Amino acid sequence: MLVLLFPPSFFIIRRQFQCVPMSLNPKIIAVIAIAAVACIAVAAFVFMNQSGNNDGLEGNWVEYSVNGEKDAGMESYTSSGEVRISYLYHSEKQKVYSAGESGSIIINYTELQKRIPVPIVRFIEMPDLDSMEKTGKETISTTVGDKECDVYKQTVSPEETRTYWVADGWVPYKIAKHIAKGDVQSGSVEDTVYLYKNKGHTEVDVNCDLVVVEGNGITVSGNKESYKVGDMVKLTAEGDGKAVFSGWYDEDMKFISSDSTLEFEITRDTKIYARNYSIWDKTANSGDEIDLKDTFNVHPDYFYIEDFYGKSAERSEGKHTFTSGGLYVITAYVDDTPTKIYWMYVFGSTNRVFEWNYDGNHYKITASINFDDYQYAKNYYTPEERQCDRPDHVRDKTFVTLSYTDERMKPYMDKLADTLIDLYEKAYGSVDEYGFLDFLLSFTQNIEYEEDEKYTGYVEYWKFPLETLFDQGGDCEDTSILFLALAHVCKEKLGMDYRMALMIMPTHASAGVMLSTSTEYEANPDGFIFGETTATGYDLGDIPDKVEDYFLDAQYYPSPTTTVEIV
Ligand SMILES: [Ca+2]
Ligand SMILES: [Ca+2]
Repeated sequence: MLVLLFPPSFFIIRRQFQCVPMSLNPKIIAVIAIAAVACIAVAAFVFMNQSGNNDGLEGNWVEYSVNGEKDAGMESYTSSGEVRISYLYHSEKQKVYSAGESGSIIINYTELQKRIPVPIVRFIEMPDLDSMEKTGKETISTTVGDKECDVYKQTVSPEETRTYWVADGWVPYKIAKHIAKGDVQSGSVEDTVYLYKNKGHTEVDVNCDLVVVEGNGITVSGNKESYKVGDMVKLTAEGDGKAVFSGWYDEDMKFISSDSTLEFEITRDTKIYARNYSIWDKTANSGDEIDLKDTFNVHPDYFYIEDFYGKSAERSEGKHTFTSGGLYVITAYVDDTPTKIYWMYVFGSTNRVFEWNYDGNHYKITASINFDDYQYAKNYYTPEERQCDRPDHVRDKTFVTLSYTDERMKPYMDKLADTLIDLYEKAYGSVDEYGFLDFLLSFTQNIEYEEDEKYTGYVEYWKFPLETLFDQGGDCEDTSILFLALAHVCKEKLGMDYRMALMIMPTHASAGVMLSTSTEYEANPDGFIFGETTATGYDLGDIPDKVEDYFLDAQYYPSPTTTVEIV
């Protein structure tokens, strides 16, 4: 069966309902070191449209750590943790080529309804100092000792000012970004200061390399032996008649463009993929040994094999056995430089292991998922059909209901429900309604929070439970859907009588549960208590502060909270 993994529209960004990650319940922050949950390593790749004038270029990297925590409510933004930001400084023109260094940690920056597709790297670009107000001198402590700095003030907007402490001619040692209390959309922003502290700066090699990796049957022309930072690059890709060029991708395999000619200004060592339209070049069965050289008729020094949907990566001289089903990206290397990529679809199952703690016990589940079944779920709806289906939510409900009525997806829910019931019975002897649902919630809370846009290419992307399980990640609606599907299947198996709903709030989704017995927890106007599925530390019934008003008072907000009951 041929399925299309990435139709050409796959990476079109849509703007709609978004989801704010719930932070850990404040109650337990004190005992758990704040992991860099919100900080996701992203290799930012920024094409700046500057006009290619590189006369007198002097390059310097400046690296910052950022401290600032902000959690201003539903219509503003959320961020936390340490961030490294690198700038390439262009001293001639007092400008910054904002180039995110590969491996930079970029703050999880969510500015709702005004989302910036390429976050943070453009966000405090060093402005022209001449255009700023110089307010005096100040000696500050820096990583290279005390520095007497010139202090500059910049007014970005009525709500936002920035202060720069600059010394040594050009080095901004500290930047304070101050956001005054004010309105963003209809929510409020609290008074906040972010401090960017210089962690060092180095001279930059103004030469950079461009590595172009061709897909099977694709040839790229226009690459040169060497470049200087600021040079314009012009590449052209062509298929060999059988293969059709589908697009340029950056080193993280993020789509750049489908035009056959790509022009951009190079600001650092860069790797670009020119991909073939075919979704995969060859297929194989898991367990079979394959000679990659024969399969692709190519003789590189070695191959590098990466599981596109997993975390595995390994090197091979040519003979290789795929142990799990999946889609693999195989890169051929010559002289330690990637030259060609191939895609291999491997039939078979792959294991996903879930481990979590609940009520003092440690739990571990292994789910074996057939890659074809995952693809089936993935292709069941188009990305357009994975948007919130307002106002009647008919399709939204099917993300839950199909998971236990569709014959390809049902066995997974059945098996997982049996396993969870079994684990609970072993731990507690018998199953009680609240306790069991709270246990189910703990399972979903421990699934990695993955923002839709970063992981799917879409601002909004709803997943079936089977996808969330295979991906071992999802955002608020995905884990809520998973919880509700499991709760439904378990309810049938256990003969219980609770009711369930998907709660759709402004910028968040959760599970709602109506127990057959009353609880201490406050219910919303429709009678459901809250089930936070994205973060640990919330018992069934606990409502995160930031959504409390929306949940308990559906009229509070212009787009009201909706209780979508699953029956
Ligand atoms: Ca979402
Ligand atoms: Ca999602």
